[in-house]
Amino acid sequence: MAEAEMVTRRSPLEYKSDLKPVWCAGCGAYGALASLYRALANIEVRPENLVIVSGIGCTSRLPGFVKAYGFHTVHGRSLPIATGVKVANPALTVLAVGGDGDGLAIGGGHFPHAARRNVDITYVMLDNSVYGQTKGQSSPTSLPDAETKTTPYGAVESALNPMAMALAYDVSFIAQGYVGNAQQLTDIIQQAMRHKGFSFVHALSPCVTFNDSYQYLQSRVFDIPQDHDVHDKIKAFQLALITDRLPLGVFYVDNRPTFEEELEAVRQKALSRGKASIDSLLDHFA
Ligand SMILES: Cc1ncc(C[n+]2csc(CCOP(=O)(O)OP(=O)(O)O)c2C)c(N)n1
Ligand code: SF4
Repeated sequence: MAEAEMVTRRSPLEYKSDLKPVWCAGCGAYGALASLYRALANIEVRPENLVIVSGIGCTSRLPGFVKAYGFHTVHGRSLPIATGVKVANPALTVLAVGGDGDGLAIGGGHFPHAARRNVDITYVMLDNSVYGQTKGQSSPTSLPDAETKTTPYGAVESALNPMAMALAYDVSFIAQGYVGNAQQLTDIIQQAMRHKGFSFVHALSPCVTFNDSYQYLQSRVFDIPQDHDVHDKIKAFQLALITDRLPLGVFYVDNRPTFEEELEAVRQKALSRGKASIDSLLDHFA
């Protein structure tokens, strides 16, 4: 039977694993997980074809709560491992998830390289602007003056701007969602997963225990105007540089070949040149 005929309509409940989330009551990660379940059901991805890779942190626990293959890796290393999974088996649907500390502090060096490779994976960053799991230290997106465990008199560093960084790194799909707007976040994750190439979803997600930002976010989010041209990078930068409010929706889309496609082209080129013997390869290093 053809693949398409075997697909049945799926329910978000099908993606719930037997493991119950251990997040604090009210944590934004619950909203992100609910949106992810719905997005997975809507695009009808088969659990056996899905791999979710995370680093370390509260939000990085997410793969355990989804019925799929999961890889809870090392702090900051979700992107290289997700890249390896996708390149090893391009037929898989691969997601990477984690926090702002995981992705922008210890793992910050991997973000530009995943972007320039344009691997066909979706990266959902749950940004709560704090280190939740280690009990409330400041993070790369903590706002100036933020009072945290490590900045009891207020942070003095400026905050990173993940949307502007993603644009500068030339990520090929860039969107911002908010866990308080479940429908929109579901739609954004779906679009990101359908995009062929590296997709970045910046999900604003409060940590109720160490940085309860619900009111702050709720009073600042707004939908990107419908006439926004997602292929216009300058306009996308203008959205990213708005500091007093938080635009929600798809900022930027660029359709270009993926890493897997480029690798296959290189493989074909190598094959067309005929067999290389081990000896001739070793001669290069003689
Ligand atoms: C190599 C390494 N360094 C530091 C830690 C300690 N650590 C665990 S989670 C974390 C940061 C968590 O913050 P974030 O990634 O934003 O995730 P959240 O818990 O807020 O979801 C840190 C520093 C670690 N586990 N491994
Ligand atoms: S500490 Fe914060 S991020 Fe971690 S589970 Fe609790 S509310 Fe969520």
